[in-house]
Amino acid sequence: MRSKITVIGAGFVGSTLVQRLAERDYADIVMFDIVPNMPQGKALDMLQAGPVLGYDSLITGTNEYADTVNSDIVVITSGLPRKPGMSRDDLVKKNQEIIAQVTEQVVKYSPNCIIIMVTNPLDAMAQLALSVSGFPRDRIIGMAGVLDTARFRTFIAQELNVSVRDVQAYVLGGHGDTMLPLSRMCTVAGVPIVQLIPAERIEQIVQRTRDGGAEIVKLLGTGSAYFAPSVSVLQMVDSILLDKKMIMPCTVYLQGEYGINNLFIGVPAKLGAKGLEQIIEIELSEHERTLLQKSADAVRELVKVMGI
Ligand code: TXD
Repeated sequence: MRSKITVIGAGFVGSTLVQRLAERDYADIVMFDIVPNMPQGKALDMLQAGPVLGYDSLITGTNEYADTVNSDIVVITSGLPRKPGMSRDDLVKKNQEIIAQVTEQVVKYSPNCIIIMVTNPLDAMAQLALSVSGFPRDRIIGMAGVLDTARFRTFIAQELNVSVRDVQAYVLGGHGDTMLPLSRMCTVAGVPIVQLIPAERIEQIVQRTRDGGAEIVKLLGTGSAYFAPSVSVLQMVDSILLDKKMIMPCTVYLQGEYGINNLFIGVPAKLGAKGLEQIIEIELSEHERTLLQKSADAVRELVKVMGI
């Protein structure tokens, strides 16, 4: 039997992700949206790309949750994207209503699925999904760190004129202005960037990474980034569906790790067939620990706004 993946929200991130998943050819895919006929139209279009690219993935567009039944993985991208000048945090109330209702339906039809949350404000929406679903923490994972790290790696590679493949990095913390690109641990072919780039230049790159989403929002004028976000989700799905046990920064529910309790925040995690299989605790400096705590405080404030 082929695996089944559902993507909730057939907007920019959702539909781009479905196209990438179809190209993987390892699962059948259901794409759900509340807009009548739109997911059906996009699904049919993608299905007709199959003969050209040679994939057999069945892609179904739907407005009915019943079609999502028994999904192995459900990716939630439904909600409103940021408008120029709007912070991720402004989105919280608007998207809380949508995510609570979506999670309820997802869980009703796929009680054993692994949920990957994408909707912003990401950390808060993952926390909401955990609370609504009653799932164990290993089956709710948020996507932010892979994207933020990809942005950091892009800027470092550009700075040093090297292949992005040679740049290893971690961005921890919440998916917001307080995220923590760990420059101390960023390396190029094994060499720490602190030996390659002056400190004040690294600080500028760190700041550009923090503003990476907003930079694109401003350029687009309407909507937010979706090419890099969708492939970031794809990497997480790959690791889970193929049980690759890759370690990547993910937004997961901490219960004491990094001195943080009962809160979703970005840290390195191992993803495999069971979902979140291990949280990797790297030793942080005093300063990094303080910044991570600050980021956790910002997420906690948002969770408080939701009243859960
Ligand atoms: O790093 C990250 N986690 C992110 C998060 C990176 C990029 C985008 N990020 C967030 O994902 C963004 O701030 C939004 O909250 C979501 C989706 O972004 P996208 O760019 O795909 O937004 P769109 O194109 O507006 O798509 C949203 C779709 C749209 O088709 C709506 O009709 C649908 O969501 N929608 C719903 N679907 C199902 N059910 C309900 N209730 C619903 N409400 C809206």
